[in-house]
Amino acid sequence: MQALGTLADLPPDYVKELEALNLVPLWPSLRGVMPPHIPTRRTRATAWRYQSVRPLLLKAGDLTPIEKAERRVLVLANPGHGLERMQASPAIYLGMQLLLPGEWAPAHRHTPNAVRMVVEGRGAYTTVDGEKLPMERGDLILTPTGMWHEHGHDGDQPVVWLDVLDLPLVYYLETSYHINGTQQAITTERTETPNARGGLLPSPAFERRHTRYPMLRYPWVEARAALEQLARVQAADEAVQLTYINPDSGDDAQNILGYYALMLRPGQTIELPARSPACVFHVIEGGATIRACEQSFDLLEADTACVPGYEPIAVRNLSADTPAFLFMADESPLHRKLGLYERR
Ligand code: GTQ
Repeated sequence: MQALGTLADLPPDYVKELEALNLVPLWPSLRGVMPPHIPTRRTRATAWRYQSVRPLLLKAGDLTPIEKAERRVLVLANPGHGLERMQASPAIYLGMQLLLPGEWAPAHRHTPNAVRMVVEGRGAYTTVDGEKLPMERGDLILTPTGMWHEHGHDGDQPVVWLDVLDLPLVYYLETSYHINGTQQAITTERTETPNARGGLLPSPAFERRHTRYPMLRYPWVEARAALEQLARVQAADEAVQLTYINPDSGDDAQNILGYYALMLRPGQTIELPARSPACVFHVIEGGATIRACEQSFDLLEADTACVPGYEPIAVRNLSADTPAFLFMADESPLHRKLGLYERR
């Protein structure tokens, strides 16, 4: 490949003159912004151990009252992007949030989409646009863009969940902001309709009632049972994987990030092809080894890892006797919408 001219090849006076007019020559930077065949990725394969995160998160509970935090979160930041950027990948933000018994994280709404994957503790709930959603371990709770949400806790033990947001993208687009609200009135209407059951939506007098997000809570008991059922009928060498979808549209549950539940049979290894989106693994039950980018992470329960796009990934169950259950998040809905999705 022809080497292109550099900035140093140009007369300093000329470069100064360009700068003063907010002009930049392309050719010294062309290869940098469009490298040959494979993109430059700042995202590094990184793992966060719950065993290490948990004591520091509980300490944050002592150090910072909820009123001083609003959201008491330790962000899982990818060092490849710089910790201050608070991003796991180009479009994914990850945080571990702690709510102590009796605490309340006040109502607000914001442009980034969020989901919560409940890691430990019982008795917490998130109210989303008036719908009170109980948070049980492994449940996936949606708080889509623009919807009011607040977190409360009626139990007696700390509750921790993993927040996944598309904040880095929304921030990059200069569209990230929030609005504070007051405590929401609970409307039982949505809670008590069949909205909360996959594949069933209210249709009074045969009229479909369209809500943009009919399903806001995906109980782990349902996802786990669906995985086990799939494992019984699917070929032994195939990945047992489910996508969290919007039951009204059949599309991904959210617009920008994709969410999946994966079951690894005892001793099973699955090879995921290199794909353009970055991806996150979080262990719900059991343990798994993630191999990517010439690294290997043994993930135990509640551990989390991220892998950059364009890298093949192998996921292996650490146990030969019991299945492992993982939650995954990736950037594929975004890549598909932008026409950038590829699989190699
Ligand atoms: O719970 O609303 O991790 O607004 C970051 C921003 C959680 C939340 C985060 C948020 C929230």
